[in-house]
Amino acid sequence: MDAYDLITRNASEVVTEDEVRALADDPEGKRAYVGYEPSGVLHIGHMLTANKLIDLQAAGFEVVVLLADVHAYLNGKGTFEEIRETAERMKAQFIAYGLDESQTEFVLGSEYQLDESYVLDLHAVELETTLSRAERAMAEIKSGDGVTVAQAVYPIMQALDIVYLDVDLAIGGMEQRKVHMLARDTLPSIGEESPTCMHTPLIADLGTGIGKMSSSEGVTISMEDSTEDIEDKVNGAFCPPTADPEPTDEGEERENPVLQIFEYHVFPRFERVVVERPEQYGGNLDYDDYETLEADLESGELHPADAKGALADYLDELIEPGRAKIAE
Ligand code: NAL
Repeated sequence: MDAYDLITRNASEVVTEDEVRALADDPEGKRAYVGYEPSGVLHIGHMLTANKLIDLQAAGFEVVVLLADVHAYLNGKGTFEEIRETAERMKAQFIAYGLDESQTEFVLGSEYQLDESYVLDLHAVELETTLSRAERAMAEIKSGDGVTVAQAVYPIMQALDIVYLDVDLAIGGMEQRKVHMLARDTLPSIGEESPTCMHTPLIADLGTGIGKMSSSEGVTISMEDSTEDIEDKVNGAFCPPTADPEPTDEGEERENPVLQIFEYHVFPRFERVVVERPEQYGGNLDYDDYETLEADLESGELHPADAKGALADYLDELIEPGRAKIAE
């Protein structure tokens, strides 16, 4: 796979392709980053952006992980003390998951976001940003009902962080795209460049395939799950024999979360995927790419129950090192 294909594989959106091509031409020493509100336990959404960071490290990028303690505070996630403690636990789980410690810089937001120069630059960006734009940028990120002033400051700080961390490429899930668009439009007004961004897909709710999987409602998968939890959750997942399920009778779009997890979590981390089956049911199936597995599910060659069994085993393998960290 060439550098551009590796850097962009499985991305839902690349802003812009030309800018990422320029980075891919000479990735050595380039810096990419993701920010996370600290939480004590990694869930499958964190793992998805982490997979992208692992791709970027393989392509030669330096990776910065911002443990965004001030942002979590602004989003009502607890006291600073609580948030910092969860940040430490989160860092250990990222390393257990596979981020190369020697190529990853972990930064706490509060290390620089309270400096005078940062605060003055923040106010300069605030002058250039309407409240309604900040509110729209936050709509898919904020917790709880209503919008606080703190939540309007949040995306403006996120934009400014791209400048302060001196990164070439900002990564986030699709729910971060409006913050990144705000950054692209607004940073030039304070004399900074528009940042290059790339967004990873959101996985549908495991049980229904409707809407996005969320850590706050529905079924999610996290590093706290036992092997049995994972088996139960995956066995209960929505998995019709197609990658493109019909909408519900109410017109809600649906995805196949089992296939999405194979595509975005399993194939990027394993060279081959083996679906074990007894000889009487045709014996093992062996895949080296996602597309063949999808085609077999659609044709009926691969039964959803067998696909789920394999998915639970591979997810368990991905989660095991982080689970061991949590147990320490
Ligand atoms: C991501 C978050 C917070 C601050 C950031 C600063 C720079 C780049 C990315 C950042 C967390 C993210 C979330 N908004 O929803 O978890």
